[in-house]
Amino acid sequence: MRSPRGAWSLAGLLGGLAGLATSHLVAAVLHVRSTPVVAVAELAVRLTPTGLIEWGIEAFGVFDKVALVIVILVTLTAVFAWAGRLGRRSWWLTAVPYGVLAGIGGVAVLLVPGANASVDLLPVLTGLLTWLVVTSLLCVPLRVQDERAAGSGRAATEDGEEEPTGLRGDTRRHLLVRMGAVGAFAVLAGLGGEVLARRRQGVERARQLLGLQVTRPTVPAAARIGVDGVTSWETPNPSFYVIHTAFAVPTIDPADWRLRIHGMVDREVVLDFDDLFSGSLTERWTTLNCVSNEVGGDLIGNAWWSGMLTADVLALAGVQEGADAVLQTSEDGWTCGTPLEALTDDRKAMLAVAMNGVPLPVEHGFPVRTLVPGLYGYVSACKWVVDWEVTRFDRFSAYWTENGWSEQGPVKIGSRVDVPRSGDELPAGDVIAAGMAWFQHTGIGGVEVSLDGGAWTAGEVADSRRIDSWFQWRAVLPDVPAGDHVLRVRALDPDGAPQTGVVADTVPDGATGWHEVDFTVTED
Ligand SMILES: Nc1nc2c(c(=O)[nH]1)N[C@H]1C(S)=C(S)[C@@H](COP(=O)(O)O)O[C@H]1N2
Ligand SMILES: [Mo]
Repeated sequence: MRSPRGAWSLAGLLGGLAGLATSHLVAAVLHVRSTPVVAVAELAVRLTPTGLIEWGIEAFGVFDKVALVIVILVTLTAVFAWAGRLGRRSWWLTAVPYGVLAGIGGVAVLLVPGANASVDLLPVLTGLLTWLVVTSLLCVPLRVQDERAAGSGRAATEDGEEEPTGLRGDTRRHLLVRMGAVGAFAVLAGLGGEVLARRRQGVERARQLLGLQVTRPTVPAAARIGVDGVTSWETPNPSFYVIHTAFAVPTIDPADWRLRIHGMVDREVVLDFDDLFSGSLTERWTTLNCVSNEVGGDLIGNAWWSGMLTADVLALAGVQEGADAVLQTSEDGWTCGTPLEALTDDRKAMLAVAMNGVPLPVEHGFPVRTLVPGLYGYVSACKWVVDWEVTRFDRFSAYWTENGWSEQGPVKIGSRVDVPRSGDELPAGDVIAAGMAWFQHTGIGGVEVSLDGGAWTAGEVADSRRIDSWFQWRAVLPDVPAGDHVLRVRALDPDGAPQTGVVADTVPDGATGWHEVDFTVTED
């Protein structure tokens, strides 16, 4: 007796649904904006001629994403069942439709604006893997029965009769157990994904409804150097670099947020979100950079932050004699050790609630993060911060210090060439160079450039008073001859001492060395 086609179809269908469930779960955990199915729907809309969409609206009344997602799901169901039936002929044939579907999903996901290949493809890959594993798992009992039928049933087929199909008792039992397990797994994964996705949506809604009394940023006109192609002085939230160890971004409703301040304090204090607004908010431009930023790298950004001064927060608890550090812990368990001095001196370190005039984006620490001018993020800028222990550096080690990074992380002076870009071809004549320079909370005394290893000449720096932010600079290189060139930049500190050219790795406390670009000037 051979296994019936329906059983094979069901195996393919269940495998397919399990894959959709796991990809949904992974998309929710990773906070990927578009799940593969939604991405395919969006792509389909973009590829469909407008005329057809209009016809669809007329014919069906709606032609929105929901309708499209339903069409896609129905198509998927048919393909899943077909993939299962292909399994009857050979194991690897089932992989073909699944592979094609995953290919379509992968392309769609990558075409979503702002897609990030290394993360956004994971849901698709998880789905594909689930399809293959689960479907082959479900096909095993069917295949065993067919092999037995092929071995013993030759006589029956020889007299020309159609081979009977049906499920033998033991096959049925094996199949039911496996299908039950797969079904339960798929439901759990799917529900888990849905719960997570809804929690995220809930927090995102809470974030959007939060009417914070913060000011919108206005960029000081003097901060702009006025060269096309130089990095914008202010960094919009969507382009601000994101670094964290959390696999799933914490989702904290502001109403549930608490910061516990304990350790070497006169009295333990627990702050809630409203407490941060008991006085007036501090608002200022500050540049944040990552200790892992390579020379010339882009793990740096400048934003308008609003929050409560950490000095005022600590004053509520009363810091005791002998303490020199605050061990900050985030909701996801990440820790950093911040010098008490940087949190209490006049540099205006804050518990930030807003970034560029809007509540912190979830991936930047919503609802509350710490921000300390002049320190790298890994020793100061705790996102989703929930716990402060006032303590001493000799009593703990924090996340990155346990991984070989330095206990203290004051930012190093740095600079970068943005214009020209490496590989640019420019016409003969004067070349205008421009870029960024920074030394947060110390400020810079100028920048110098050197063409082809020649003498250092001064460039011009825009508005150098705002020392917690980076600066745009420009320099004119007169009459650069045709040929290949190397341009270097270095910043000067306020005393005129130049940034070191000694090359150092980012580990343990930040990269050093001069940034350089290669460009070519063509004959005219
Ligand atoms: N909870 C948490 N906060 C964190 C980190 C982290 O891994 N987890 N990384 C830190 C590091 S190394 C940097 S450079 C900054 C980056 O902040 P951003 O993602 O808002 O740019 O956050 C800091 N705060
Ligand atoms: Mo960092």
